[in-house]
Amino acid sequence: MVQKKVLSIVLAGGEGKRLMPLTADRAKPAVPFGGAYRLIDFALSNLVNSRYREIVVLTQYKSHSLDRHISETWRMSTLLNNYVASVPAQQRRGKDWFLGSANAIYQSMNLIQDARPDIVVVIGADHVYHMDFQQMVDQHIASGAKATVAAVRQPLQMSSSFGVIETAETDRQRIARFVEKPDSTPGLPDDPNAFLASMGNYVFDTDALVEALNRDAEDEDSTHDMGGDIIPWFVERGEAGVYDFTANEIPGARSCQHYWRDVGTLDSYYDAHMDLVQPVPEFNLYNRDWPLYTRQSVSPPAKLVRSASKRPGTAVDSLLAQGVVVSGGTVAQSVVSTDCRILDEAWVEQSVLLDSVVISEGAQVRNAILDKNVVVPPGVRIGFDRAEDEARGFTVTASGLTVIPKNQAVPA
Ligand code: ADQ
Repeated sequence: MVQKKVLSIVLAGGEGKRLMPLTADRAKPAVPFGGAYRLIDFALSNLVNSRYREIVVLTQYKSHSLDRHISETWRMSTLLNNYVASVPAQQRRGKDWFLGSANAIYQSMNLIQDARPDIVVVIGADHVYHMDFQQMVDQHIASGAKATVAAVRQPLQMSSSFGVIETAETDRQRIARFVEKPDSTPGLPDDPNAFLASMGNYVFDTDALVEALNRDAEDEDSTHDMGGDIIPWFVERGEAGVYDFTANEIPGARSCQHYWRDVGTLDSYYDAHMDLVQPVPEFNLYNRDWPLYTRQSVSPPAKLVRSASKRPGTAVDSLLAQGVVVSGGTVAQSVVSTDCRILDEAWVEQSVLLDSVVISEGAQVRNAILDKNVVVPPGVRIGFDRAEDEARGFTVTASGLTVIPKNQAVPA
């Protein structure tokens, strides 16, 4: 097969409202994940591991920490056309900032014209999964579709969060109907409790994508959204294919290779972390054939030590990042990010601590997400009393998860 030239576009401008307060001053793809990563590292690692090395990241909303992360972590050689370029919202065509995700690509069409690819891969930046995009591109080329959408099964009650795909009865690789985020949808013939959800990852023939974007830009009724407008346009023309994510095979993967998590809400973000701390994790961070790249920390290895009062620092079923010190405290079923401190007789259970959090002597934290630099004073309890946590100004989700924003002072 003749090698096609592929340009990858990562949509990284989403606001991530449902992840507030974690997205109060960072874009959703820059939200830390798994103790040492940022969400965008999953999308970019998948592309690089798929051997796609011409990558454009479209940013917009509060993109400072995202831009810094991309330039510090993902700068590749511009020789040999290896690059990850972060492109801020441009006002090249009209004076609007990016409207929807399709408008973001339309505004940056010059990048497609410059790179002259045969194929454009467009993916989101806020999911946790492993995927070899070459396999999807191969199917796209072999099928003759102009647009291919990656799909994964989701429970019926989630239909309002996803694009819903119905395949043609005569050809299961062709999309007969696509509806963006309907309130309800019928189940699949072989699985009445599930529907086929778009993963927000697409492969296009370049010419077809350019034509679709140009038409969309002129359509005053359009919301300029990939899922809401562009994909339905290809479906109406009978030119859209579907790629089944469960057919994807990751080199070196033993189990759980079809794990895919949308971490768009605080609860799903938290649940995905709890998946990581299982003794046999549902999502494998340890596959050396499919490494996850991120910024290298300069902090020393994690350390568990006795405190001055001789209590041992302990951790079980947990991830501890570099620079963490557990001194006489206890950590269980938690993800503890870079440079956190868990001090004497402190206790952390089923929680996610982002960078540089301090749990002071005798403090107790459970069922919580603590953003960067939060200091819990001695003896304070977090995650025990909903009314008390709300009165302190913390977010408490309907499911009872307490979230403390970045830098917030916790009253003693
Ligand atoms: P959503 O994720 O709700 O649904 P959207 O908010 O457009 O759709 O976000 C898609 C991606 O584009 C995200 O990575 C986001 O960060 C980014 N993005 C959004 N607006 C952008 C802009 N103006 N500039 C740059 N990037 C932008 C989509 C699909 C659904 C599908 C789900 C899967 O529309 O059909 O089911 O993803 O999660």
